[in-house]
Amino acid sequence: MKAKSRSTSAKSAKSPLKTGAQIIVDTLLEQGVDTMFGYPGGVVLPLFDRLYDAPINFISPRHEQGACHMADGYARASGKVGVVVATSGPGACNLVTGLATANMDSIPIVALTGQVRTELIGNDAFQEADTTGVTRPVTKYNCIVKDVKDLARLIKEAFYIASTGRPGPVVVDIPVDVQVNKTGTDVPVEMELPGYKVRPKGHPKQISAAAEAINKSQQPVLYVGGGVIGANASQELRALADKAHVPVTTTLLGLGSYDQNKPESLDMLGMHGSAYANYAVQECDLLIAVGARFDDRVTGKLKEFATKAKIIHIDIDPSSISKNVHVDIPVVGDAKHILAELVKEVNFRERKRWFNKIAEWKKKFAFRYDRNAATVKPQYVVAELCRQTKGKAIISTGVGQNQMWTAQFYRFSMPRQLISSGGLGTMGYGLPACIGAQIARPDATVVDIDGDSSFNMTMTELATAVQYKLPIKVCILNNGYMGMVRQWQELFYGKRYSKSYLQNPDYATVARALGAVGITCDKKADVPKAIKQMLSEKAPCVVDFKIEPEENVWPMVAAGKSLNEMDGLDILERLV
Ligand SMILES: Cc1ncc(C[n+]2csc(CCOP(=O)(O)OP(=O)(O)O)c2C)c(N)n1
Ligand SMILES: [Mg+2]
Repeated sequence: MKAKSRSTSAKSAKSPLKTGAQIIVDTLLEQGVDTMFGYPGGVVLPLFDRLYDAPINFISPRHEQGACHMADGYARASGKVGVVVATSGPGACNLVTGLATANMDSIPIVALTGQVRTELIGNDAFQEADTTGVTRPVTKYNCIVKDVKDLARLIKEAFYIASTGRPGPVVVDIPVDVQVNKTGTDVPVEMELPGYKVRPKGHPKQISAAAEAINKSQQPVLYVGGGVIGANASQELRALADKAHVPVTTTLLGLGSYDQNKPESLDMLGMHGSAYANYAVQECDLLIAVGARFDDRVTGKLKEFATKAKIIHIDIDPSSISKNVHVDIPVVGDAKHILAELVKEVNFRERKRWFNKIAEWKKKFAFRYDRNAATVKPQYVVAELCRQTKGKAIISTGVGQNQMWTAQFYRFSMPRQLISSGGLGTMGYGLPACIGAQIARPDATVVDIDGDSSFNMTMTELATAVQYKLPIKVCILNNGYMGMVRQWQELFYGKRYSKSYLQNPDYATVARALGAVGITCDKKADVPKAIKQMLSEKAPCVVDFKIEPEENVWPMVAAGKSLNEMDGLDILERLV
């Protein structure tokens, strides 16, 4: 370490002096950053001054939480690192929900926060918060920069840590004097991360053991999580599923890694997953988990989860192996590499009986809703949106029933197509994430399918979409309730709807007031027309769908029940 700082100072003798703020901008550019999100304040003014004419597309949200979700949506849609900047104290604290959201879903973000002058740290200075302390539990890594000489290296390391291994958010806290101080340190600089090792290649013996188990299996299931999308391994996953002939179920975050239109797709598993996925997992003799972490929303009662199966777990994060469920064949490494290696070693097997069984389940327990109802059914809105966008739109969601109906009734076929807060379940994520995704993919149709209460949390960001002329679309599935809370209260609390009702504004009027297009749709017959108009708008557009207020999401594995104990199957079977 000493030797390195000596070489840095040797260099500094030759290179021109630069302020910390200039070093930040130069390092961001060196990292390939062309877009960032953030909000100014006193202790980031030196940085904002350098950003004034920097060649970076800078998006100003209405709230730092919005900026962080935008950076997250941008990262999910593009595969790049999302970058967000905030001032000290309240600015940095407002990032926390966004950081925790990204952390739970393994999304790469670099957050630069301003901090009070180094000499004031610990003095309860104006707008001082212990940002590294506050964000430590919700980030992959964080640090505070005490010396301008370390700045370039620490930012470079932040990008590396955020985007390698199991990705995640990293905070770099930068006191204002460090932004002002000058040093001759020039980019590029060398990283110093002796304790941080990324092992992308899986052990060949483990890969062979996994291939052998797949070749022997009569009833295998691939259980795929968001890790496959993060690793850009969807193509390899599809190649494995095709070559070995294995049905595929995904988590919420895994949707799009496999084409849901294929007969081998079992769609989403878990609490509100398909009955056919849940049955297949419970009946399989081999479960091949890839980039997934056996979350409780997926496994149901752990003791009774996939008890007949041998389990293979492919994951970049060794700490998630055998964390919740005992794993027979762990393969630690990058899913893209491991799946590509596995493809070489597996053989095709017809597995006629297994696929016949699956086809039977799929027919019997297809996701259904009452098509003959007179009211606007949320499932109909999602299915119609899918039809009109030919299943090709990028979709973000709120949290709750709207999110589950989206997962059930939109048919995802491409990775990075669904942008949803899975692990943390953050209401208010949908709109800002939609904005971030639209910035990442300017030519794509990007739609936020939201809940009324979720939308309420961050709806001011509509003004951001208007300012930047983003053609985003928002479909509010407005049931007038915190629907998922109401559903639980209906089922488990004797219909005592305690505080799950909010008086909502007229969203079309709100949209217009903020400069967007606002449409209200309260008739089933008007749904196609409303969606058509929404898709044709160039300005941000909000459609307020007044849906059936007490519609429920089925099937449902109640908390603590095992995966095959689903409620609502009788309802699905009665519907056509
Ligand atoms: C920030 C936050 N607060 C509280 C919750 C708990 N919660 C989960 S779903 C839900 C209701 C969501 O209501 P809405 O957005 O209208 O969606 P709906 O279920 O009606 O589709 C609540 C309060 C949460 N997930 N996130
Ligand atoms: Mg609602």
